[in-house]
Amino acid sequence: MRVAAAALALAAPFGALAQSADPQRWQLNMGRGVTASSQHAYDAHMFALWVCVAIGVIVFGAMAYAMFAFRKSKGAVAAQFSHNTTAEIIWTVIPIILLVIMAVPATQKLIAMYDTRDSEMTVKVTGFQWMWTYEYVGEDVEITSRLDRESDRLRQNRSATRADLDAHGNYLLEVDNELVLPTDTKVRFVITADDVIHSWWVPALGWKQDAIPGIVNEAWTEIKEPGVYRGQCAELCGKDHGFMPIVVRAVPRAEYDAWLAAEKARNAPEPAPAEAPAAPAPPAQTEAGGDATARAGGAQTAAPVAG
Ligand SMILES: [Cu+2]
Repeated sequence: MRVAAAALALAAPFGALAQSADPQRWQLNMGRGVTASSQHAYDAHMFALWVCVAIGVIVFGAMAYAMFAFRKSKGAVAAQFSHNTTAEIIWTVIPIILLVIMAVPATQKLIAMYDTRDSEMTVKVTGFQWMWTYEYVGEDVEITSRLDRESDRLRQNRSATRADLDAHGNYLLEVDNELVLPTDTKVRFVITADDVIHSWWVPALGWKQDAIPGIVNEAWTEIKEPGVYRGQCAELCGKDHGFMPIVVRAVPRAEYDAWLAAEKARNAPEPAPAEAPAAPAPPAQTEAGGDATARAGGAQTAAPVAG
């Protein structure tokens, strides 16, 4: 514990043994993040780190002591045995115990990380070359999120200086439309892609999930602290892979509800023109046809299983 405290004190001047959200310059360690998943990951990581530190201190300490205390100049003569059953049992059993001690909590955390039950809302994330769309499932709200204009201009401006980039503040980590989420709400994500494999990654949330065409992956989050959390596509997806950032803005529930209502109002279709009454008939048929096809498809799929 004293070792832990000393290391913390040493790292403190660098300001970064454990930050809350986004990575910082010269950060030495992974961040704590702002969700239960990210904090679980951080805890598992720190536990394993201190186990490794203890092993390192013991092993290198024993080596240093042996080399110094039993050096040739003091007349030490090496023992000539080749096997020692007791030592072999000890150095097999201790690592097994350590691995089990680390694996049990890590497995519990992993299971919790994949448990999307009891989520209160769902966001469908779709990756494209090179942007993201976010569909608030069941809310008729879908937003497209891409690199902000200023970052895009700077990245293509060969005479842009370091100062120009710094002046931007969030160069390459800013988008036009942020993903707005409520805090203290379990949000389920269904993640897919429309062209190539992307990966949706916001470090402060504690996970990354591949976005694969034709496959729907799941994840969830429950953000504790309001704030802006930035991330990037984490799968090499093409020439503009580095230019499809992610920005999550977590706001209190009431603020989120107001934002969602405003988005809905903005997306609401214009009142139907005069021809509207005639329109419903064909879609109804199409829908019935679609259902029938789906049912037939279901029956066909079911048949081989039954047979
Ligand atoms: Cu990508």
